[in-house]
Amino acid sequence: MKTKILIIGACGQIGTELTKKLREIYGIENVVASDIRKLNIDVVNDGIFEVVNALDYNQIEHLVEQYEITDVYLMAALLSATAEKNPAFAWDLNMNSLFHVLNIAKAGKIKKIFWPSSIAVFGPTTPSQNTPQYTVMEPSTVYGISKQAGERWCEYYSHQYGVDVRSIRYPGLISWVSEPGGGTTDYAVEIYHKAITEGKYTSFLSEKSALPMMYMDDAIKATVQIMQAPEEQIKIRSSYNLSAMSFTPEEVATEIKKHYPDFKMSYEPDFRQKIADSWPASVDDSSAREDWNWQNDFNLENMTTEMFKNLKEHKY
Ligand code: AKB
Repeated sequence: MKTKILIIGACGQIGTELTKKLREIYGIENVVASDIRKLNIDVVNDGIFEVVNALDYNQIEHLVEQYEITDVYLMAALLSATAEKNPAFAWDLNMNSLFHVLNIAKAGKIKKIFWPSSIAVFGPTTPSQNTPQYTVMEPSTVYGISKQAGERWCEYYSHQYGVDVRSIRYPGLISWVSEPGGGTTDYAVEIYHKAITEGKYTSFLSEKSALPMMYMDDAIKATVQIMQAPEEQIKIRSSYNLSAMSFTPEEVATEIKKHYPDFKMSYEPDFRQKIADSWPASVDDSSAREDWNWQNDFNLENMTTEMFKNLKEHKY
């Protein structure tokens, strides 16, 4: 059966690049991008695009039937910092959009789901270094609670109803193409832009705040890889830990100084510090490496070189 894809939340940080990659792999005519609004960006202009509200079951079901969709990538969500400001809406969006897609799969209308989880599923009582796949999970943010509950539902629908849902716990993602929206790890993207445009940056996390991070190319590679893996290789139906690097604001500033020796860094931690403090510093992703051969290509050094090369070539 031909793969026909629907991406919900295609205009977001991950969706933008994921849509482009999936169109390259599966063909423009087989990938339907959708989001809550139509923006004047490549995702919208370069292929099929539909306006859809991820909270509207009927709209999603209609698109699935109209385009004979087999695989849904549900990328719409409120991230950690924004969710703290609007807990009720974050819970509604993050949970009910997932239920809609799970129920469409349960009804046999689609074959496969990708749903992103996050390191936010862990909390202050989780071991913070090399966090295991299976460990204490007491998330203290609205976003983390919604992702953890979502993971439980994914596993439940997989075990009870045979739904083929696959998921990754993304770390903070860094890209030169798309900007993040409302996350705690956003500083690690902003810093590269500000290094070029202003030669300085004020971090909203403190200098020693280590978090797991990943270059977007690796995140897209992992997403494609987990979705293409044979069904029996996906042994974890909640969500897989995924890791590439871990760094502090101070460490990324040091790396940036290798390219911009006059770069100045200062620190003014805000409410996001508390969120960062509740998350792991690094995660153990050996299950992803064993089950579906995950391997990262980027570390802090080569990611920094790529970020500056691309930002200077395409943006500034
Ligand atoms: C956020 O900071 O909220 C996200 C995430 C780690 O899931 N980037």
